[in-house]
Amino acid sequence: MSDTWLLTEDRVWPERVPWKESLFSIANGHLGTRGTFEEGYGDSVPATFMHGLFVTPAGDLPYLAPLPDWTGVIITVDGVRFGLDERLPAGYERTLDFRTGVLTRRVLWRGTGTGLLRVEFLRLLSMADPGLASLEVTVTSLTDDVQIGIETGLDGSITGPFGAPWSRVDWKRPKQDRLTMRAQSDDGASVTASCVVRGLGPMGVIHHARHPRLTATLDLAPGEWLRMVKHTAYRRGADAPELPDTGFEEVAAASSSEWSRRWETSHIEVPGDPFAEHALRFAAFHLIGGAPRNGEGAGVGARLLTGYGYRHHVFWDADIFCVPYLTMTQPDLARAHLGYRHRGLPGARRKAAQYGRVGAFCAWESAGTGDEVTPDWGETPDGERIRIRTGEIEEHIVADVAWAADHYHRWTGDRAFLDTEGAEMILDGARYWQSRIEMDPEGRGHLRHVIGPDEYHVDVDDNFFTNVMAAWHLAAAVRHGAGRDDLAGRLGLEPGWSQELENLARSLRPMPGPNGVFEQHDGYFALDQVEMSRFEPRAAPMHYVLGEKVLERSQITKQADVIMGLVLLDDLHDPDLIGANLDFYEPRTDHGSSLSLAMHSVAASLAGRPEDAYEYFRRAAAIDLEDSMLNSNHGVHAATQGGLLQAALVGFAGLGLGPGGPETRPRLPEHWEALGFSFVHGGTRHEWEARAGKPARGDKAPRADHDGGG
Ligand code: IFM
Repeated sequence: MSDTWLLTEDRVWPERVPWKESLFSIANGHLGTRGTFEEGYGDSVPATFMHGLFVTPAGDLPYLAPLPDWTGVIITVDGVRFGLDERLPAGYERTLDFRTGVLTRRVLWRGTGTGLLRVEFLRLLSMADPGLASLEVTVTSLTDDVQIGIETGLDGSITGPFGAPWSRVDWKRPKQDRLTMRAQSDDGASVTASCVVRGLGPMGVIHHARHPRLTATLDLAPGEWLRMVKHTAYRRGADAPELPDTGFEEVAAASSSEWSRRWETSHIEVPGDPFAEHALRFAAFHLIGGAPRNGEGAGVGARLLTGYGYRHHVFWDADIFCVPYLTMTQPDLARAHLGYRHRGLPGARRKAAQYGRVGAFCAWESAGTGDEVTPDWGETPDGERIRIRTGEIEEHIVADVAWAADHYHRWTGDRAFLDTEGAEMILDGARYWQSRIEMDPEGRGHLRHVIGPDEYHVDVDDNFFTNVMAAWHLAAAVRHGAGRDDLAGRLGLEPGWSQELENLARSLRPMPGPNGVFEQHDGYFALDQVEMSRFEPRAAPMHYVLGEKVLERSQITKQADVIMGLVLLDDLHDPDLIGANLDFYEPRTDHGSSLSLAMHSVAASLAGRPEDAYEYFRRAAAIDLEDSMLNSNHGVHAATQGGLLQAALVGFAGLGLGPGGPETRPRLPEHWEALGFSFVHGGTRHEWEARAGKPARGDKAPRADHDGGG
């Protein structure tokens, strides 16, 4: 691996194109664009998304709409269309630079009967100006006199897997070099895009109703080149956005300096392990760009802004996998997500009421509001229709959101957040648990009929993860509610509430079973033990191999469940306890979800098993970088990336909060010399280096001032 700041490729593999489009996506906290080829390609899936711009087709669920496309450029050479699907390039390289967010593609190409050309594309989404997308295309003739035709504009006819979002498209050409397009959906969502194209001289226009293009023809002699610069700006609603007067370089410079600022607090280096260093920088790049920089009705989507996967709905992936890393390095982005959760409270209250309960029952999947948008039905890989009950009973989401809020507050000390939003979120969720827990005559609390993280077992009683997280949540509500009786009263908690919540928390706490192993849910130990190694060589998840019915009766677990609880709750951080549970659950865990491996890595580190932790880390990194689950074409997995970064910081470095502030307990894999990283605590940036067996050393004083939102 040469440069760990770069994602590169030097070939076009036709079957890998849609997957690579996800990896080569760029984003700036507001917009995200998949890494599709400007000229188009076979079954490529072009899309630019804007955080919060959901469209809901009649009778369907909301999805994040693809904006009128800015990336398309049709190039002809002596009338022959430039493209890589019909004719393989004579040379090719693509590079995404994590430091600057610039995506570069250089192609050597000769069309049938044409001369040889070099075509170079540079694109970015500006970190300095969030609505702005810029593209530079340079075409150089290398051998012959050629005539180059160029067409580029705004494509409002764009469709995705959920249809064409824009039922009404109006455009105009306010100036010779500009187009403005307003697109509206049937449900009233709208966006306006403007673009300016420079460098081509006088241009004509192709009057396509939904895909107008500016067009020019230029002659090039051998050695001559043309350079087109296109800026596109987007704004939600009907007002046309401003366009810059500058060239590509100036936009790139301003954007790069914002990226540098972001990297100041997300610095990560692993001397001696370029693979790990690259995987971690890739992860941080996608999380920083893909997390919304302000609310805008958007949280961190399960596939960030890199694809259509899960319609950009927000799951616990955001709160438990992404927010912890963002809190420690980019606190303003964590805060933005929590603001989204807070604005979702009315929806969460509606959901609780629908089930005859009170407080906030957060949506398992949410989109623009906090209302539940989990589909009721799905399809197995065989095309069989199955009921999806996660929206009804995967209730640990309530505690996950509270856990993220508490984690954010502990790291940042952001008192204003707690006063205005955090305490309300935590207390209202606790009120939900209060109305949900069933007490038995022996005084034990139960959460019956739930789905835990292990979604292979639906409708179980007393799932370990759900119970320990609910117990933690109730105790946290008592802590954060102290001195806030007014708020508690407003939320409907009655006098004596804190004692009651404390008792409920105590009533839920599970005891470890034989050998310190916690039972995943009531009756789990009695289920069939299935030796998964019998099904090797296995490439598909176990629900595909054996079917849902068989899985339900077996101990096969989809993803970290008990292990997740042990990772998240500090008072369960006993290496022997975690080790015993890893030994028991690992042979029963399918890792059939992208959320599983990275958390096992953290757990293995906490258990003092760095080599196992590294192996989990390596496999988790392969989920997107090698498409090992064969579904990264739908987008990069946010939870995997957040999980990998936690595996490094929380797992290998052992970064946590002690009584005196941040501290580390490094457990590095043997081949790592050190792990260098920066983070923010209480608004101050730190840069530390962890070495095996020694607490991390670093600049206890900030190297650069950073407003960490504390
Ligand atoms: O949130 C996850 C869930 O835990 C497993 N299925 C996929 C969801 C979205 O990533």
